[in-house]
Amino acid sequence: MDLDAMRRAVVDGDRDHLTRAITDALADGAEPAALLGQALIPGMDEVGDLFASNEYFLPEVLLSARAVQGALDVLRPRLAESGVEPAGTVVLGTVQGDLHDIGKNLIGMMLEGAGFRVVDLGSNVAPERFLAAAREHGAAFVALSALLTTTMPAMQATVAALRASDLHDLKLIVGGAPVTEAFARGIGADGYAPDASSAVALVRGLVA
Ligand code: B1M
Repeated sequence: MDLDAMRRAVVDGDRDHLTRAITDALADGAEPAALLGQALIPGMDEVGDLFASNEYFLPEVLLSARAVQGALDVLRPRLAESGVEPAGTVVLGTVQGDLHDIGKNLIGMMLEGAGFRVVDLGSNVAPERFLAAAREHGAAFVALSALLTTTMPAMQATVAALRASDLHDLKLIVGGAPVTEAFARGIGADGYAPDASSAVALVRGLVA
């Protein structure tokens, strides 16, 4: 089992190679948690760094995220069997009235790659659906995306609805092209991230 080759396959976005390597490693008795923690997460961390330093752009990030998604499809049942606790559950969605989901999907894949369980509610999600899902899944986080200036009020309304609920420990993070740190603070969110790799760093920081 070559963990470094798997990490490189993540960075290179080589989904076929990665899926094969993960499948073979599991057949050889590898620990799912080791594959996640020593190959997939470090690989995705490296992709995040390359994106932050403008060496990688969106297409490369998406390829890596898809490669990790393929590997996670193979690993997920084995992780569940081996009782590895996810780092926490994140309920994710694009707010009501907003159909943009590409950035949100990227956030979800990066968070999964970083070891979080992600419950993706899709786009055009009403505040009460976020609340019901957070309750049902015992979420530690709700992550809201908005791409339109006209749906920023829906983000505010969602944060207000979640804050008014009895889920007092829930952490709320927000992002999307028109969203700013100041807006996030103004509506009472716990955090704002400008992109997918910062979203992972933000959630990790709030767990610690
Ligand atoms: Co629309 N659209 N769109 N669109 N669209 C924008 C957003 C727009 C800026 C285009 C423009 O006019 N220049 C503009 C918004 C203007 C504004 O409000 N300021 C716009 C508009 C006006 C509209 C419609 C109203 C058009 C119309 O019908 N007249 C309409 C609205 C539909 C609706 O939602 N109700 C509409 C429709 C669509 C399509 C359906 C055609 C399509 C969406 C397809 C889909 O998502 N499945 C679409 C697209 C593709 C875009 C653009 C071109 C690209 C968006 C995208 O996917 N970017 C966009 C223009 C642009 O951004 N250049 C535009 C790539 C993606 C990876 O980036 O989503 O920004 P992004 O996500 C980033 C960060 O924002 C951040 O991390 C991601 C990765 O780095 N992030 C988070 C996102 N969510 C986060 C959450 C976090 C943290 C970070 O924490 C939880």
